[in-house]
Amino acid sequence: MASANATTNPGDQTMTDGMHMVVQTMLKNGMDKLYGVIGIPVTDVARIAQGKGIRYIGLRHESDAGNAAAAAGFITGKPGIYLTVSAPGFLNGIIPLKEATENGWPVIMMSGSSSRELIDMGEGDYEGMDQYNYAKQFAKAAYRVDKIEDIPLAFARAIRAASSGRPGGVYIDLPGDMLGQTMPQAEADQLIYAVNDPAPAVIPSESSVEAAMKLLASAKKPLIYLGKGAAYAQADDEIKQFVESVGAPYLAMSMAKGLLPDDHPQNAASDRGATMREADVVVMLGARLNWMLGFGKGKQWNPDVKFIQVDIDPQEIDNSRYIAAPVVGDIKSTVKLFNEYLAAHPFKADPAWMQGIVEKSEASNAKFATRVNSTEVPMTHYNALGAIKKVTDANHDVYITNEGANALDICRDIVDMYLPRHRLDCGTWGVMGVGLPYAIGAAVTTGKPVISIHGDSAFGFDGMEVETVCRYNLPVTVVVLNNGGVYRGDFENLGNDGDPSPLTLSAKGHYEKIMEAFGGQAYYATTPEEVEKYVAEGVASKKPTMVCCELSIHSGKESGHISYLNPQPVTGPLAGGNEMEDLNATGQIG
Ligand code: ADP
Ligand code: TPW
Repeated sequence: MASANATTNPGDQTMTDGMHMVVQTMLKNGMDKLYGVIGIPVTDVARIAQGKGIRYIGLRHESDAGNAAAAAGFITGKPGIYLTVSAPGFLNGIIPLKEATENGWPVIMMSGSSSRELIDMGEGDYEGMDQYNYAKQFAKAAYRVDKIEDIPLAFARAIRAASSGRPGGVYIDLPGDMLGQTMPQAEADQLIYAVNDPAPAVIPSESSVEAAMKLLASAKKPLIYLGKGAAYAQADDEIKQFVESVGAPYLAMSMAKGLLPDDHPQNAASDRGATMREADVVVMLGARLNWMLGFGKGKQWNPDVKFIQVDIDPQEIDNSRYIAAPVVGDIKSTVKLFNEYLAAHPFKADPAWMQGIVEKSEASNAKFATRVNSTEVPMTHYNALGAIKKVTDANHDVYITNEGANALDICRDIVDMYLPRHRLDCGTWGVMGVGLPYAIGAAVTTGKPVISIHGDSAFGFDGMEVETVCRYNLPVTVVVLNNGGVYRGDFENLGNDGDPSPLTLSAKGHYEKIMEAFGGQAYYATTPEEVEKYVAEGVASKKPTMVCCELSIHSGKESGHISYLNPQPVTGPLAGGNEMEDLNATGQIG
């Protein structure tokens, strides 16, 4: 067991060890929270960290620890950090490292590992594995610290790699024998430093700004697309000024919702499909032309569309199609320059273009409202989420975390966001198992109430973290939308062995009992009124709360809005989903 203080050697020189040095380096760099799962050889890293004033949050699975830290990275713009044990813990922790890299969020994973000489000779060490070489493939960068003196350098490199350019996940390998190495405290103090300007501004060239603004000025039907890179950039005021001065419609990707409030008059979400098909010049601010946007080509887009793409990563330009006006820079600096250019050369979109979208939106919103406000029971995704919308409309500072298929797509469409970086969901990979850990990360980072909205299948990936929510008494209201299956609950077994279908789960299961087991407030809701009442109670009380919502087993469709990505069998069940219907959905595809 390590003491909370550095040790003293026989010569009376104060000594420190690798574990203390890791903690001191974290503190020097302002890292005041650590997520993790402990065990050999890192248990005392967590205990020492806690003893020195770092808030340690112990989760129930390394994947969740990583996702909680990644959420902190997205919300704050500074790398979140998590700790795992060797081999199996390391492997569990790799998924969120890769996810964060895919999402472009800064996070640092520290893992204990075996002594290098035992691994390199293949001697069969306890939980032995060549972790560093595996990690490299899943991380933006990876470092192995072989000697105590290198700990500060490893952190400096990791913080810089995680935060600069397109952010991502960085791995630090901490062999157990290195953690036990010692050195004089006075020498360690000389080595430890805080990284200076870890995410330097990237100023775009004047010519690229001018070319972009000239192209924008040529537009008859301009559109501004906001992605989670724009949310991450913390350029909220600059973006608002740009969007409002141009007067063009804008669309927000899922995690850019709230950058401008969803009820903003220029939000074209309710006429998304037509707006994308008609726009002739599109300004992409921190959004990739990847699968979520049909790679910027095909029938989702005007065939003659021209893109202005602002991205911090030069390699993103032309990733999937020709970009007429690339602007490589960070969004804050770039949009500031756009605004300066527009002040000198004003450009205003034709108001008739925006007005047409507003009129079509009104019609589509009225149609949508009927489903959302319906009192139908058993409930559908629409009226259950409509009830939650009433709570969030009255509490703009609530964070939303969200996972599932229909539970994701329909929530994104229905639940409006009013503040930037307040919605965290399945992200670029569309991955399950992020809802509760993101909720934990958001609650720990901000202290604000969080509503964590899950499909019943999605909840199975991270549900044990309800215990963590209760242990740390976090202001998280967990909502499970139970339609009894992966996607929906009425699929049948195509054989005759009597087993449930591959898509079937427990309809009418009482998921809220897990919250009751750990002392939180637990409710079962069968009507929209009950959903609203219980969710409102959870948010107002700021206490661990869970609301299990009983939905019709017929609510939802296979794969939600992205059914069309399924291969279609020649015979047998069609994956379902009408592509045009998907493309016309009010939210993003995916
Ligand atoms: P979404 O899923 O919302 O469409 P993506 O994750 O696909 O967003 O795209 C985000 C983009 O934003 C990435 O290409 C990333 O390089 C870029 N990005 C991240 N941070 C910044 C920043 N500060 N300035 C400019 N671009 C950024
Ligand atoms: C790590 C595949 C995509 S969506 C989903 C799964 C299993 C769950 C959908 O059902 P749910 O929601 O949550 O009940 P709903 O509202 O549609 O009924 N494993 C991982 N990630 C993904 N994306 C999957 C599997 C999947």
